[in-house]
Amino acid sequence: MTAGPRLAPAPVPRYTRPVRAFLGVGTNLGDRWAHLALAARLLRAAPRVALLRASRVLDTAPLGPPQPRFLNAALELETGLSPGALLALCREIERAAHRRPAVRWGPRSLDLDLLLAGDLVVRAPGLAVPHPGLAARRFVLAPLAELCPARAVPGAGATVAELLAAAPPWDGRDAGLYPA
Ligand code: A4P
Ligand code: MG
Repeated sequence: MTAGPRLAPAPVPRYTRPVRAFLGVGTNLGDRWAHLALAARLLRAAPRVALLRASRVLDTAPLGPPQPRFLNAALELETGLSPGALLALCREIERAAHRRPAVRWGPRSLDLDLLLAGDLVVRAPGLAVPHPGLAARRFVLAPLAELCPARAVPGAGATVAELLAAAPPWDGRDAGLYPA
């Protein structure tokens, strides 16, 4: 019996037509301002990514176990990377900031979450877009609302500004401009 042609596994798409994507940035270990700057620098250097805008930086009380306060911000990109490839880039940038695997919701030198990617809704192992924590977290929604208040959040039936208005209260204050 002759073996039939072997089917290659379906390739994971790396590129899509360019979409507007938004990242959440969080840091509460080490030189937090340097980690924010590093994230922007490495995104600017990445192929198929244009960093368009950054929100202001917020100083926020930690959600989760007791730990130092966070700096949080949001970044707006135009990218031809698929959501999976963009998340892989985020992980690479986190490693560049010496992020070590840590406890869930624990302290981290740099956390980059993919919040929104165009109108895409993805629910796959290891990749959920829009980010599942989006609607409940003011430290994510407040910087995002600065960039795109009227944007509809796919699957939520609400805009970013509407989700922010409905989110639980929090302890957060303006900390200044996103570092260049
Ligand atoms: N993953 C799936 N979809 C995504 C996505 N859209 N963006 C997977 C990012 N990651 C996504 O992520 C855990 C896994 O989620 C990854 O393997 C990835 O494949 P992680 O960042 O390594 O783990 P984590 O951050 O410890 O868990 P989690 O649930 O993502 O926590 P969050 O949501 O990142 O929250 N308090 C304040 N004030 N500010 C903060 O920024 N952040 C956290 C962490 C806790 N408390 C905070 C803050
Ligand atoms: Mg995360």
